[in-house]
Amino acid sequence: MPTMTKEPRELLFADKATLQMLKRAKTENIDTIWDRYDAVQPQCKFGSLGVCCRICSMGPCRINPNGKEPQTGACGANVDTIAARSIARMIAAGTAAHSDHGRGVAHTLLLAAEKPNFDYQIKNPDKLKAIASIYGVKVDSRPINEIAKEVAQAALEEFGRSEGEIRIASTAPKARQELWRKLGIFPRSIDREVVETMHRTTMGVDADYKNLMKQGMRTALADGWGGSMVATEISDVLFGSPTPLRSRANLGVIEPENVNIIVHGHEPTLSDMLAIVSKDEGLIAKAKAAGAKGIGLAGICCTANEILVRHGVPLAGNFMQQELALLTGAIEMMVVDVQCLMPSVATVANCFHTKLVTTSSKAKMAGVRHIEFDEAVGKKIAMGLIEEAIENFSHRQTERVFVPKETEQLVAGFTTESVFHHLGGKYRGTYRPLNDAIMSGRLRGAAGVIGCSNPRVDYESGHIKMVKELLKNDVLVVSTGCNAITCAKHGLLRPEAAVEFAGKGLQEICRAVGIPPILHVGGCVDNSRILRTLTNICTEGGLGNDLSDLPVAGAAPEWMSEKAVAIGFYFVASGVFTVIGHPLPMMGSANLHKYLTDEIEEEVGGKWVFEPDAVEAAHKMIRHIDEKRKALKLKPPMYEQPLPYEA
Ligand code: SF4
Ligand code: MSK
Repeated sequence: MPTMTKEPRELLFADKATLQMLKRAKTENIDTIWDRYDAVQPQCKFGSLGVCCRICSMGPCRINPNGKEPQTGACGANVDTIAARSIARMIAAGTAAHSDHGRGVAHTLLLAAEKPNFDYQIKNPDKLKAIASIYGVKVDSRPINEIAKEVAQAALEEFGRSEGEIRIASTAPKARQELWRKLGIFPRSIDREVVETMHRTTMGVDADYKNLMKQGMRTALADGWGGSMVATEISDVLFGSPTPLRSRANLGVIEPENVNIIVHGHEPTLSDMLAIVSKDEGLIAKAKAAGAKGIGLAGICCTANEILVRHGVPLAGNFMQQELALLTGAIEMMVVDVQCLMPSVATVANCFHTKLVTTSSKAKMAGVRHIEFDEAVGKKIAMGLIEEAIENFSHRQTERVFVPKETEQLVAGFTTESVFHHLGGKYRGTYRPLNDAIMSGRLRGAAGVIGCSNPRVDYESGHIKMVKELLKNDVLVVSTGCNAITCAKHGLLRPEAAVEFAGKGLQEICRAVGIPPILHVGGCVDNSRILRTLTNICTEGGLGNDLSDLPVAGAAPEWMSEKAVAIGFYFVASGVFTVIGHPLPMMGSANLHKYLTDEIEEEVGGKWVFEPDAVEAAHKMIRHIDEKRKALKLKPPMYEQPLPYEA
C-alpha cells in the first residue's frame, strides 16, 4: 500500500532527472525510498544512540541515555559494551559483504584456470603476475593458467586461514604493518576475523569497549587489505584493468527506443558478461525484429561502476535511483546480484511490465523470479536473460513511458596503476610528479570521498557540497561507489569541471594531464585502490613513511550501509582522518565516542570525525591536511585560501 500522503520533499541539490521522476512517482501513486523514510519517522532514539541491545533473550535491554536508571542491561553490560558490540557487528557484516564478493571472483579465477574453454578468461596476465609476486607464486615462463590456479588458491586461502597474516596486506607500508603487529590487529584471515567478532560480541564474551574496537579494526582491515583488495585485484585479472574512458550518467541514458536492461548490485561477474553479450549481433537483430532500436544496458550502484570502468556502460543512477529507473516504464528487465537492493524494487517492477530477476542464492526476494547465476554457463545465462528482456519489449505500455532527458558526460576508470600514467607523466611509471605536486603545494592534498546516498539528508547535498569545497581548495578528490555516480550526474567527472570548480593549483594539474578533478576509481570494493595509491605515494618518498603521515583525508558524507562502517574503520586503522556526516550509532556511549573520535588517533594515527555540515566537514579535512603538511615541513599550499576559523 502506498504510504505517500504529501508532496515530495523539496530537494535543493537533486539532479533534474530525480526531481522529474519523483513527480512521476506521485502521479503514479507509487512510493519511493523518500516516502518510506518519512513514514518511519520519528525513528527510535535508543537505536540511533546505540543504547539498545537485543543479542540475547533476556533482552532487548535499553540503557537510559539521560543518565537515569537503568544504566546496564539485565546481564550487567553497560552502555559502552552495548554500543561497541553493535558497532563491531556492523563492521563484521560490512566486511563479510565485501569479502564474499572477493571470494566469488577468486573462485571464478580458479575455474577459469582449471577449465579450458571456460566462459571467463584471464584478460590481464600482467596484473596476474603482479599478484603472483605478492603470493610468492613462481612466474618464470610457466603457462598462464598454472600461475592463475596458484594465485586463485592463494587468494582463497586468505579467507579460511586460522593463523598467520593476510598475505595481500603485505602491500601496506612496512611501518603500518609493524604498527598493526604491535597492536595485535594484523588480520589473520577474513573469515577468522568475522567469526571472532561475532563470537566476541555474543552474550557474555568481550565486555571491554576498547578491546571490542581493536577486534573491529582487525576485522575491517581484513576487508580493506583483504577481501576488498582480492575483489579488486582479481577482477582486474579476469575482466581487465579499467582504463580512463568516456561515458554518461543519469536516467537519461535509458533510451526509450531500446530494449532496456538495468543491472544492479555489486558484483561484476554476470554484469560483465551481460556487457559483452549485449553487443552480440544476433541479439541486436532480435531486438530490432521485436521493434526496438537496439539493446540498452545501464547500471545502478556498484555493479554499474564495475561495468562502467571496464566497458563504458552508462550509469543509470545511484542507490537512491533504483526505483526511479523502473518508474520510467521503459525497463524490460532489472537483473540484480547482491547488496544495496531495496526489496521495494519488486513492488515498483510489478507496477510496470518490468521483469525483475534475482541471480544470487544469497539474495532472493519472495515472489521474484530467480535465475541462479553459474559462471560455468555464464554466457548462456546472460544471453538467455537478454532474450527474455527482448521478448518482454512487446509488453511495454508505451503510454506510461517517461524517461527524463538529463545525462552528463564523464570520464572514469582510473586505477592505482593508471594514476601514475596520468598524474605521474606519460613516460615514466612513477608517482614522483604527484608527490612533487603535493610537496610544492600546487596540490594541497588529496581526499577519498566515497559512499552511499541517504534519504536522511537533502539528496546529494552532502556529496556535492563537500567535493566542491575540497576542489576549490586544491584538494584532488578520488571517488568510488555512489559518491562517484553522484559526482558524475552533477558534471564533476568531466575534465572541464576542473576549470569550473577547482582551485588554481588543481586546475593547473588537471589541465596539464587532461583529467577531471575527481578521479572515479570504481565500486565500493575498489576503495582498496585508494589504499594502494596512498601506499605508492609513501613509497615514492618525500611525504613520510606511513599512511598517517600523508596530507590526505577520507569521507563518506551520506553513508548508509554497514559496509561503509567497515570501510571507515579500515581507513582509520590505516591512519586516515575519516569524516562521516551522520554519526555512527553509538553516541549514547560517551566513552566510545571519545575513543573513536580522539584517543584512537594516538594508537593508529587515524580517527573518526562526525560532521553533518558538509562544508564544515570539508574544512575539517583541509585543516587536517594542512596540519600534516606542517608536520612534514612542506611549503604552504601555493594558492592557499584561508578557511573559516574553527570554533
Ligand atoms: Fe540485555 Fe545483556 Fe542480553 Fe544484551 S546481552 S540483551 S544487555 S541481557
Ligand atoms: S552501492 S554500499 S549504496 S556506495 Fe556500493 Fe552505493 Fe553505498 Fe551501496
